Amino acid sequence: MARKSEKHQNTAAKKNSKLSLFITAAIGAIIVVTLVVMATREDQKTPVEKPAADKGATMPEQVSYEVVASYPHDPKAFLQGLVFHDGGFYESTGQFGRSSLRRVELQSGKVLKKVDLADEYFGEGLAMVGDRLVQLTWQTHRGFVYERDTFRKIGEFTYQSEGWGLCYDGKNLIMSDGSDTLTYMDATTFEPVKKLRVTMNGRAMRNLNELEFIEGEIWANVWHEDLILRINPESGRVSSFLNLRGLHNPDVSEGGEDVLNGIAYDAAQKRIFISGKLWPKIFEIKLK
Ligand SMILES: [Ca+2]
Repeated sequence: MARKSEKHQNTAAKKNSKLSLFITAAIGAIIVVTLVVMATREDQKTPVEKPAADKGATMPEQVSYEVVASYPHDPKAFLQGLVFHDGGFYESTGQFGRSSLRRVELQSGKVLKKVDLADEYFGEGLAMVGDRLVQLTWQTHRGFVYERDTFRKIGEFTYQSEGWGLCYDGKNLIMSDGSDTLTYMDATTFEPVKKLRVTMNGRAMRNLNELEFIEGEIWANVWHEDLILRINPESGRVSSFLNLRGLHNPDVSEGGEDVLNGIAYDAAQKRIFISGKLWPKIFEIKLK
């Protein structure tokens, strides 16, 4: 009886395993098609010359992941920029009158230090450059530079575009502005150095938002999508992507703005952290 029951369970498990493989494959296929349609639509809206470098573009693959841990996050924090360093996060939050720069403890989510931005600024991307933190604002064309350990403001700079996401590749700052093009900026003078157009299978990918530089790749989440793109910094091509659907269920009371928008990397322990605007948790994920 026990054996029969085991066999039954094994058969059921195999069926479940086959079924889940089929579902995973089906979801993957749907996502690829959706992405192509999205990219095509965006491309039609903004006709752009197809760069010669894209002739060899191939369809990127979906990378699967598992959640290995989760940590509390202030559900009132409209997360716009996330950086990991030395056992905790630096976080930039947005919204007028609620924007801030924070130091957050990993395990507890406790806000250890916070400076508020003036009411006219809507905080955006954040990056760490040595012992400095650099924070963007949305439509005010102004960035702020802080001493990392004290949060003392030590500089300001301006830029032409909107400010969305920000990361640092060890040499330059990389900024997104909601378009399909990333701007490299000198990390000291904040002067633009070069532009990188992001394409997937030859098509422009717009609404790039929060950024993180991870092991030689630019990771970008796409505004209002459950997507993280892994971008080759030389070609701008999306090499693969993660589908984060289901990690957080949108809250209608937040008007659906509680979207995926946080990527941070602990280079020392090779840990990847993911979160979003007003999310109650930060997830640690591992690629499979
Ligand atoms: Ca980041």
